[in-house]
Amino acid sequence: MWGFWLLLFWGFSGMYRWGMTTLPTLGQTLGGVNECQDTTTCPAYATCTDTTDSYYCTCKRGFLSSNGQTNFQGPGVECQDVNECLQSDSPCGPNSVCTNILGRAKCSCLRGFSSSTGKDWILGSLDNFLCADVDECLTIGICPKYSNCSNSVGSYSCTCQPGFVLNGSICEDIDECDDTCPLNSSCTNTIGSYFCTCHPGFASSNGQLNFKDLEVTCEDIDECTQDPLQCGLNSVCTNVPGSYICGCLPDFQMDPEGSQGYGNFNCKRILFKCKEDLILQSEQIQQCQAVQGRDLG
Ligand SMILES: [Ca+2]
Ligand SMILES: [Ca+2]
Ligand SMILES: [Ca+2]
Repeated sequence: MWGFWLLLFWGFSGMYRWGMTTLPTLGQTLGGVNECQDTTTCPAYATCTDTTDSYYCTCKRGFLSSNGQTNFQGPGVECQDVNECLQSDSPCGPNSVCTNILGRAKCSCLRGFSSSTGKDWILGSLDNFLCADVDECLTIGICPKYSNCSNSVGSYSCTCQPGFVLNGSICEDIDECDDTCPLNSSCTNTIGSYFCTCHPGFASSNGQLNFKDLEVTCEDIDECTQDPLQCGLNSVCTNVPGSYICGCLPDFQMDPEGSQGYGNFNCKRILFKCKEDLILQSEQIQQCQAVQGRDLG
């Protein structure tokens, strides 16, 4: 029994060895010589295809045979790199640069443009690659402070905001307070702007305390018309540019201890002094006494 199994095993392994060594030879005998087994049959950058009684070479993608034939044989024929970049006006599409490389071509976007991945790509590998304008204004800080960003095809620009001027690469505040505000006013510079304020005693023609309108003027306030009691009772008010002057009516004089109700100005009646050496019975004396009595009473 053991002898049988041994015989069977020997028989199978023998068939296997025979198959391993004999079948290719048998195949070549049936289909001719496989020239493609020799890697030098076809030139570099070519694929070799064995046929029943022969073979042929085909240049790989990105290469063309030197004899112009797609399938060729024989020595002396080479597979030459195709410069895809020369094949049409812009094989990579607009706004791009094409670079020929062995068997392929690389597409790179021009400055200011980007592919969907932001990287270069191999021509023909993906068709949906195109160089599109980069909106640089979406990048925070691309323009200096106090400026506006404007996107354009292939570029962008920064413009200083009103009230600012470009100095080197920054937008600086313009100090407008140089002969900008009207007469009888003061100018206050602010970051990006300024405003005018009329001097005390003057009012702006548009009624605003602070203004920028170049048409606005600062006009004197007529304090005497504005308030008839500006100087108090028994007084005369005189308007002057930027202010007013208080005086007293005839027979009145300024009272330094006057009422606070009219600022620091008050007029009081000038007391008639009766001189003791005057004749008592005269009419003047009588008047004097009457005035004194009225003042005191
Ligand atoms: Ca742009
Ligand atoms: Ca300013
Ligand atoms: Ca005035």
